[in-house]
Amino acid sequence: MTRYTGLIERYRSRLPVSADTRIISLGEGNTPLIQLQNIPKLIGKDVTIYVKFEGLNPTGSFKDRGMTMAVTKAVEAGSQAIICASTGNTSAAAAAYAVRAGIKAFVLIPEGKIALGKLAQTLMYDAKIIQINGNFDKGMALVKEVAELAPVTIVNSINPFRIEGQKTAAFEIVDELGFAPDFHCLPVGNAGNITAYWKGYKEYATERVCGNRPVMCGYQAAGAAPFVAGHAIENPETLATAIRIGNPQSWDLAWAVQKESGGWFDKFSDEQILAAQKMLSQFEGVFCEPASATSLAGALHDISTGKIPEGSTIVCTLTGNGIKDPEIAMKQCADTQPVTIEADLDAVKRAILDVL
Ligand code: AN7
Repeated sequence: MTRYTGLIERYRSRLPVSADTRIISLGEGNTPLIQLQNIPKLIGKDVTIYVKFEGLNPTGSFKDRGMTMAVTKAVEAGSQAIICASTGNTSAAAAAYAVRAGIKAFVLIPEGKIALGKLAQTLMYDAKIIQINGNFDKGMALVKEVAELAPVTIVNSINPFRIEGQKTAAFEIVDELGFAPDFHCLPVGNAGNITAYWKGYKEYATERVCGNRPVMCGYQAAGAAPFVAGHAIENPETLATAIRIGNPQSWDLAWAVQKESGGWFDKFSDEQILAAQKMLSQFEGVFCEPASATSLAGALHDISTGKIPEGSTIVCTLTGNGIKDPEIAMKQCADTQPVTIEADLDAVKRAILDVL
């Protein structure tokens, strides 16, 4: 038994590192692929659905896969500081890996529009947080401009090393199943992740590690769905703040994924997204953040219409942990608040018998 020390070590031969590279890792990757047991029965369809629970990465999202690679390469190149714009998860990951590397992280976030847990962890990791009166897209534009003037490495997914790290999620799925799924469903914001998964599946298929490649399904929030509109959205809005993005950075790459894989983009309302989030928690014991549940909302919709046919094997990526957004979780459960009773045995007994 060798100790698991992160995805760069595991997939070293498929990643741009040399024997001398100092690896910056927090043991990311190797996340569970959980087969849904109750939801397929509930919808009465003969489908096999797995969720790749990326919320179990060290900072609670899939961003850690990209960040271990991006920060490793930034340090290798001698960079002393990294910078990103973020809807929350990238900033948390950048901050953590920067600490690990002993360099500085600057993060630009839209004021008031990132989930509480993400803000808390980014503060704890001691990043320099710059809040802007503007959305992610504005922040991203500013980051690109400032990186021309200041000695900082951009670690958003326009950094190609981010995609390299994130493609390992596809490797893990194939290594575990022995084949690629028929359909792979993802929430789409900047579209870095859908691009990364496709790259991973393609590399494995080319090398005949697997014989098939999945159809890639990219799902967006209705108020922030540029891939469905066919153009950038000026003022994106959604409660799923992680994907509150109107001007995706991997625009062309994601359209190539759609075409090459025979996939599609679609959009779902905040109500549908929140319903999927609650369903996963209540019926499967898997608590993901709202944006992540967009993948399941889309899969369930496309299964119901037959676009994803019965007999299919489907993987939905759950990109982030539900604990990141406690405020939405509490709102989701407004009708099921805890009961408060006297601290005596009879009262506890009554409270239990009330439910049973
Ligand atoms: C939970 O943190 O863009 O399509 O700045 O946090 O690869 O952008 C987050 C994106 C999906 C979308 N789910 O992924 C950021 C940021 C969660 C996310 C996405 C994000 P991409």
